[in-house]
Amino acid sequence: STDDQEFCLREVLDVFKSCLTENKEVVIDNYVAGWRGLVRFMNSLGSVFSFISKDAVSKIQVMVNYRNGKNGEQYATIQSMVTYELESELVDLAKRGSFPESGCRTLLRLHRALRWLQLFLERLRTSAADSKTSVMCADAYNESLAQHHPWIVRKAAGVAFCALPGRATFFEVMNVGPPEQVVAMLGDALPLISEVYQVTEDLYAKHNLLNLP
Ligand code: 1PZ
Repeated sequence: STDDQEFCLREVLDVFKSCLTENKEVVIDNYVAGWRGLVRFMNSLGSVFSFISKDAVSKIQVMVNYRNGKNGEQYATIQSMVTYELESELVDLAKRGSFPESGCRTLLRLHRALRWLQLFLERLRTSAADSKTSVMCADAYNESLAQHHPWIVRKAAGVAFCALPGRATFFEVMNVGPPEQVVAMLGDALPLISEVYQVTEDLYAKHNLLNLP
């Protein structure tokens, strides 16, 4: 869908579904497209979130630049990227050095954020009508991304969470239909997001890349 069309979270989550090939490789173009949609959704929630979306956008851009660069073919899937960057020694493995924006470390940040999304949407899906989105968001964050963020970022994120709209408004902004339909849509989409997450997690674990600086 293009920018002038009405926003619908179902379409965004469908893009993640299209990330996995038959042999369980993660297609970077689709992964990035999914992230673009999420950013658009986040921006529609208000400007408090722009420091978060700016960082996501810059990481998306790093990946797009690799795809458009002379070695773009090597960046077709996360698997091919990992193989290529490791074999060509293009990754800072232990501390930041010559490759501060390797594809591997950049994608790892988005990958960790995907875990937050998975936890948050799962909470949203199973929440009661009077549940607080800010609390669900903070719980999901503390369980995932927060462990990788310094104090100052955690503090700023905490402030932003308080500006989240309530559950009812949040569901409306998703533009999927009545709450029951949102819940059903999330139930369909979450296993697929989880699979993309798990495939990436296993790949990074296998190559010992989960703590890239
Ligand atoms: C809908 C509400 C949105 C809540 C989003 C929850 C995530 C909060 C993250 C706040 C941190 C943003 C500031 C940037 C931090 C960066 O330092 C880190 C590490 O990158 P490095 O410094 O190592 O290059 N960046 C990240 O961890 C990536 C964060 C991406 C967040 C994307 C959220 C997507 C939300 C989708 C909305 C449905």
